[in-house]
Amino acid sequence: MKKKLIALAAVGALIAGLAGCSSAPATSGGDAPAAKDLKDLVVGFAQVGAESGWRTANTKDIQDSFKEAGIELKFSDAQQKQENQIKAIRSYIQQKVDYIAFSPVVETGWDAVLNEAKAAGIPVILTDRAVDSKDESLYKTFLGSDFVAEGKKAGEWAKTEFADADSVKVVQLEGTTGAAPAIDRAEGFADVIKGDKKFDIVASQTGDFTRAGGRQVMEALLKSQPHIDLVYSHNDDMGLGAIEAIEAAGLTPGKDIKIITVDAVHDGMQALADGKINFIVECSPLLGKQLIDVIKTLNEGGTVEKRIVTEETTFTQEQAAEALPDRKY
Ligand code: GYE
Repeated sequence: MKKKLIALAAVGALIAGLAGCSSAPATSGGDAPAAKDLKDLVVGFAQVGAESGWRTANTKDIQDSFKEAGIELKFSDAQQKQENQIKAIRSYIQQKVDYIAFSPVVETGWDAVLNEAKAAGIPVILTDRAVDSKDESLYKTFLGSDFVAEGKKAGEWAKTEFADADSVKVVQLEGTTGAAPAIDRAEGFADVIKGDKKFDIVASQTGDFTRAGGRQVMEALLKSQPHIDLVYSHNDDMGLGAIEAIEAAGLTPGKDIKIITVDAVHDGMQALADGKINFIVECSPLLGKQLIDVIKTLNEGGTVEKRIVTEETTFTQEQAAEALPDRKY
């Protein structure tokens, strides 16, 4: 009997694990707070900014999901500055919101403000980007992509594409310095190519995840580098900026210089279908529904997995042309 119960519990945990959430009996002990009506919940969301097509799609998806769920959302845009995000979180604490969700601009420097939220009894949910903190009790869950895996997919494509080449000069356009996706996408890519001596990352600079940043960095690199085979850009927008710089220099993006980007937002997919980008690793900005699910589960006294990973794919030029008509963002 006992064995059966354990087995059943294991199956239950497995199913709950798959969904990322599980409803615990909120009544046990009688001290769990009763679930609030969804219309009475208030959630504060501190967004990074509006730096990219990905971010715009992410913001829209979050706002739409809250509207659909009938939960009040207080939204702020930090314009890519950590100090603004900290201010926004402090103001949500002061306003005594029920939950705080945020996408940290950079990984470090969050312990103080997250401890303030904890002391106020306000659960924090990380969406999209991780924090680098030893204290995992400072947040309920981290919901988003596996950026190291994304970097690895980019590296694997490069290895196959350049299988017959003797030497591959790579320039890397990094995302915001200190941001989880910039750190992890660089790490995953480096990990895959490091065993292959012909790959040489001749330059690696931040374009801050923006189109203007990507263009500027690429303009400078085209002048300082005698030869570039491959651009590895940490997002579509910087890759699109790089395309402008490459064309302005009289070269053909996608042919003279191959380009890999990450995200797969509409403009990136269009450039891929047009042959100007060669490969895109998908990173989904559609995190709103999962965020609502987490909030509903916590509201009912349930528990959530500490890490909820978004599923994503990759696109070749042919696959982009096929996927474009049905793409939502
Ligand atoms: O790839 C980039 C955006 O954090 C995953 O941020 C996100 C990244 C995304 O600016 O376009």
